[in-house]
Amino acid sequence: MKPEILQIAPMMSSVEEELNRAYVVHEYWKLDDPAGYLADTGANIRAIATDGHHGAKPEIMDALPSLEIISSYGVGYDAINIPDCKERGVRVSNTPDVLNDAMAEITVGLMIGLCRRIPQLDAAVRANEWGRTSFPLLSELTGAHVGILGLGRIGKEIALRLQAFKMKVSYHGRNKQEYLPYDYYGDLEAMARDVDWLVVVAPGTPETKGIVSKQILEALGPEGNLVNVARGTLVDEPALVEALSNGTIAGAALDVFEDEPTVPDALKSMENVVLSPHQGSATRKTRTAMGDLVIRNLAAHFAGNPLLTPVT
Ligand code: 8YV
Repeated sequence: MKPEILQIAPMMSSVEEELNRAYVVHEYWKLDDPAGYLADTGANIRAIATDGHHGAKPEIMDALPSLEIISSYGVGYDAINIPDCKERGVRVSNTPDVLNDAMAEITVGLMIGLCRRIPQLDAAVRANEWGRTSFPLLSELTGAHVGILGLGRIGKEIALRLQAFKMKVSYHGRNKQEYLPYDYYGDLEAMARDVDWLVVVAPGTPETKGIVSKQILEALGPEGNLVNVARGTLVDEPALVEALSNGTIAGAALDVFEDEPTVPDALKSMENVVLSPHQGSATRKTRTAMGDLVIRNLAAHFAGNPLLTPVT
């Protein structure tokens, strides 16, 4: 008999096909009465397949007494209550590493997009403004100083690429990492004061919530730019909107927001902002590799083998 699993949100069709081949899949996002449905079927469900955005809400966890594993399609697991999973004996897997390159790519893309105003130039050409208006001269990435908040696996890939732009790379994190050619700042505010670009790529945890505060934005200063490809929770969003509108910082490029898919209206009208709808890992190659890990972690679990990429 195929094990029963609860799929929380849609995934790539190739991943869904594979899940449906191996399991009886209950599609949570299609349910009209999720609580009623889970009251009837929840006891048979042994696994959750979810993603970094949807995680596993407490009411779902409570409705699944036989839950053994949560296999998540994403590296960030802030939407899953890990201590609670440990207490319940539920294993959790994520999809690290396979998205490092795609994440580094979008980060560099957002940075160039912001400093060279690529979205605005594109819009101007489409609006037939070329020839009728003059375009301002802009700053460039080359030679600038970047501070990376969270020099993990993705942060290191970003650092490598930014070195190709002859940028000076510094980083802040809980610990200094040995044998790296980058300056370490134990104090985020000191780093923000020194850099031209602050790139946020640390995980969303209770410790990092609001870490990019009004004070950090003030330290970044009127020539400084903020890039966030991690989680919206790391940045004090109202403080960011204010800092962008009153010139406390120069600009921001954002792939993530506090309350996705809601983006503050004020940001949408700002010329010194580039916005992206949480697309960091959204390439066919990367999403295929992520989906593969979701499937292989579930298969490993049901075969009684160690998980490939366990969180717990
Ligand atoms: C995905 C992500 O967009 O890996 C993560 O943590 O945020 C992204 O890769 C997400 O998991 C899909 O919702």
